[in-house]
Amino acid sequence: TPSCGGHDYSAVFRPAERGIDFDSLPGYTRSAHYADHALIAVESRVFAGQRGWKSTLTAHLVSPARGANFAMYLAEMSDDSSAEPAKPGVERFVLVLQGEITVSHGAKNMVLGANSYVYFPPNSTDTLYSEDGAGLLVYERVYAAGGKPVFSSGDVEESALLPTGPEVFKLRKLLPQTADYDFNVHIMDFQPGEYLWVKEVHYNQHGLLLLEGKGIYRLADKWYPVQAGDAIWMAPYVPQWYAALGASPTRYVIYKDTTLDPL
Ligand code: UGY
Ligand code: MN
Repeated sequence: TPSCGGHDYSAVFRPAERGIDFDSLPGYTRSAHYADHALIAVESRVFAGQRGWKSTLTAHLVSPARGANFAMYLAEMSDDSSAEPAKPGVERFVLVLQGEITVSHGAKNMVLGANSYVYFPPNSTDTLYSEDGAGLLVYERVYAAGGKPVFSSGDVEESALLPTGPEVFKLRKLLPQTADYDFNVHIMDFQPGEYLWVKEVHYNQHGLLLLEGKGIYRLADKWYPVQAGDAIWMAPYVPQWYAALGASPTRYVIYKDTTLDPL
């Protein structure tokens, strides 16, 4: 230990060895909340018990409390945990991020591991449980389309790549693109250096979770350095743009109320 009259100044030239990193600076966070967007960084999540979920902690990242037409939350299920169906009239989309869940769909039991997803239409009585724990991303909304959405599930990697026009990112949509659905969940992949061609402004809302990689997200007139684990809420018409940076690709999952009638 260097001796400076009983003090230790080694942080100045050896910050990493002292366990000092920018993210753990007391009171510092990149998290931000404005009327038209929010960034919820990893250190800002607050987990709590949630009605309908047994042996599970959830952290809501987006909800109607700030004008969103959907909820987006993380669910950390421990051993022997389960979820009741969503409230009547509410549809639920689940992406498994770690561990395994078992979905009881009618008389059928389906085991879903990481990178699998499942969609429960409104008024579904299907339940899910986890024997050994799981980490989930959940989207829910009050169904508003007046069609007949149906139960579906699948694996992200097995869903088809879709054309993207002038954009270079890789795009998957995990729900059918029909008027029966009032939202979709997109998976978007960018190589480092790739960015959104369109500097988007649109009536749709978004709830985004960065699954891998890092880059810069522009929201309104702010530019946010972002990394895996960060969540973003985008209200209608907020200017939005992303550039993937660093050494590894970016993957994000994003809710879009894409087929909702704007009027
Ligand atoms: O489809 C979308 O609106 C999507 N490209 N938006 C985004 O990535 N911010
Ligand atoms: Mn968009």
